[in-house]
Amino acid sequence: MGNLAAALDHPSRVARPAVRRGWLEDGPGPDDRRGRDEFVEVPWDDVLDRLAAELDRVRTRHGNQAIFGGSYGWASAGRFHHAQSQLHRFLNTIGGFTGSRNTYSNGTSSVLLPHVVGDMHAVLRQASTWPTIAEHTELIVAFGGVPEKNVFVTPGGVTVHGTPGHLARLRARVALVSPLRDDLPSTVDARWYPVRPATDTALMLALAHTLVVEGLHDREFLARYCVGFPEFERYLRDKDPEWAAGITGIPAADIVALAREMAANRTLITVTWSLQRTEHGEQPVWAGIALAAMLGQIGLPGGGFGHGYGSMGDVGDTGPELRVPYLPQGVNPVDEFIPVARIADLLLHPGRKYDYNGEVRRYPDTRLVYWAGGNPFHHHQDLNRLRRAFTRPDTIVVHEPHWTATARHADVVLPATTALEREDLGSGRRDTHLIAMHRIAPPAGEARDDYTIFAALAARLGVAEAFTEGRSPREWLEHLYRSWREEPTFDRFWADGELRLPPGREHHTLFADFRADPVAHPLRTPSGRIEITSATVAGFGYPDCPGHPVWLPPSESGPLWLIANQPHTRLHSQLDAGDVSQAGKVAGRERLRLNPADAAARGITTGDVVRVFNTRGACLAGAVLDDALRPGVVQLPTGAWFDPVEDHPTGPLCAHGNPNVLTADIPSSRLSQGCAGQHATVDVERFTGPAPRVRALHPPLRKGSR
Ligand code: PGD
Repeated sequence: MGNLAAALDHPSRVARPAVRRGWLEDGPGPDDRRGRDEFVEVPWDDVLDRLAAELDRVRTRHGNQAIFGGSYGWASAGRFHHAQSQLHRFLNTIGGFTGSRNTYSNGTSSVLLPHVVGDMHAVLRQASTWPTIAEHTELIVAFGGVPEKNVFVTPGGVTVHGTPGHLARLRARVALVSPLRDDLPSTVDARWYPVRPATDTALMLALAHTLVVEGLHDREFLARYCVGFPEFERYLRDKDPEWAAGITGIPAADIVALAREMAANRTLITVTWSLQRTEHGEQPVWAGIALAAMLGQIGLPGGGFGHGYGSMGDVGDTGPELRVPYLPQGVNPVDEFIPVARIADLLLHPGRKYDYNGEVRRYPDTRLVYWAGGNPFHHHQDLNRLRRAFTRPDTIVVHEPHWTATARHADVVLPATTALEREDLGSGRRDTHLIAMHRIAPPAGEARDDYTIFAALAARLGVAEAFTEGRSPREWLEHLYRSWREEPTFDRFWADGELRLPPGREHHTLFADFRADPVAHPLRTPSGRIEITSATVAGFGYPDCPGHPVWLPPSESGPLWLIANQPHTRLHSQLDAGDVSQAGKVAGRERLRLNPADAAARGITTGDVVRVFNTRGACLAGAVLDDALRPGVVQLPTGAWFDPVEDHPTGPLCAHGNPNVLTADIPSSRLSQGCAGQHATVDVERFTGPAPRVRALHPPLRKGSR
């Protein structure tokens, strides 16, 4: 709430349409002044005329695939005004666009899991529910923990925050496997295994090795419900606890004891999405499933595995699984797409081939980039590389409420309203309620809804009727609601302010049907069973993702491991200018936590401004000493608005503390091409001398208007 209220009329709001001077004066074309040039305010009609003409030029001269409209991002709550849906509907009505597949959240798992258990949707939406876990589970082995900071959100919003209460009611013992002790709330009684970052797979393999050596694995389950265990078993031969202790930092005796405890109890293995947001991120997910299969408890209440408890508010939630109203996006006639995290490669290397899930694909040539409801200069890795990529297109268009770094790197910036300034239907995917989101504030400056902006462009391009179907925003809300529900009437619902949705199942166990009868309820894998070895994946021949879970050491090493995880004072980069987010800053910059021993070795104390650096880039941050981190690990959350300083004597840096200047723009593997932004290796030093001012919260220089 503090963020929402303060950000509403913050100076960082985009007040009027703005066009980069170089684009306005020289026309479209590749330009390395993006992100450095000044902006000129231009009246709405003028900017819409210019933009419609440019869209028409690009599609006519280069084809619609030259428009990249993947536009990844969370935008804000609300089903109708969902910015990405609005953009996709609009681009579809003008002939289509190159899109993107998967997410930065779980893009690695969404490609891997269909090969291993047949269905990503099932694992996430049909996850064993918290009440079942509370009643039956005796031991939770939580790789990545269950971080409470992430459970207050789901895409679209969430009415009831259930997870903290569920966690407080657990009777299970919890083995927390994470470099960060606070990846579980302090209300949970946990044993901490402070594993080295990026080594969970080695720990899982050694646990599996112990089960085999001690004959604790469930041979019957493996034979009946799985394929490919013998190959995996052969691979495990030398993956003993001593081997893993050297890699993970967890003593061999502790690994043996944990394996025995897992076999002796009803055990749930959970793996957070953060673990797959890494180089070789397929491995901890696949190894976790293999380990759970060896325990033979998949499909039993309270046993088996789960993925994403603590990564999002709705995993394990008991709410109804009911599709709430949404805006139809139409059909995209263009079949080009990229795996979402390959945006910089797309722009830098048109025509280049790449591997993806068994295919060899080629990047199309992109002339126009259109973004609404996302902030790639927050969510992408190696932001200095992304800056180079953003010099390449002819035109970049961004709809934004705030002057984010993405807006600053665009040519045309159109001010968008926020959820508080318009009417909408609000609901998450497993939400208990549909909320009537009434407008509570007038639009800031000249901001318009994304819908209104696209309707005006559609009119200029001769497709107004196809885009709007003759409806105003309020008429769309009524139409979407009425096509979904007759009773109560829309007017009743709107006056009541909310509609309670029918409750879902309290108790549910993932893959219980499959366990009961694997022939009648096969998994959607080629074998119908859990694929501990996948012939399909093996057949792709990718060295960075072979046919069964393996230990692949990270390709980087450095003095310190950086964990660049989700912030707890905001959602991603949203509302960084807000009060709660600002109150969490240290020395006006994002807070970097480090272990007191690492800090002492570098002469750093709490409150110091520090420089965090590696060969890709550097940023400033405010130091906080904390023994909740294992030594050798530092943590800097994502989401501080990128604030590049190019001419600093120490080299280019982000003055504000955005960790994505440090992360590598590499895929998790050739299989999934997922985002690997969770980790980087870095060093940290105390920053001396005058620290550059943070400018990211103020609008960029505007010297004139038309
Ligand atoms: P947000 O900050 O939510 O980040 O990346 P994402 O791009 O979703 O950006 C949403 C933007 O939409 C904001 O700038 C907001 O102002 C704008 N917006 C809000 N409402 C509207 C609207 O109605 N209209 C328009 N036009 N704009 C609107 C998140 C992504 O980051 C995700 S999901 C994950 S999981 C990744 N996590 C990591 C990570 O763990 N580590 C690293 N290093 N990097 C990551 N990046 C990824």
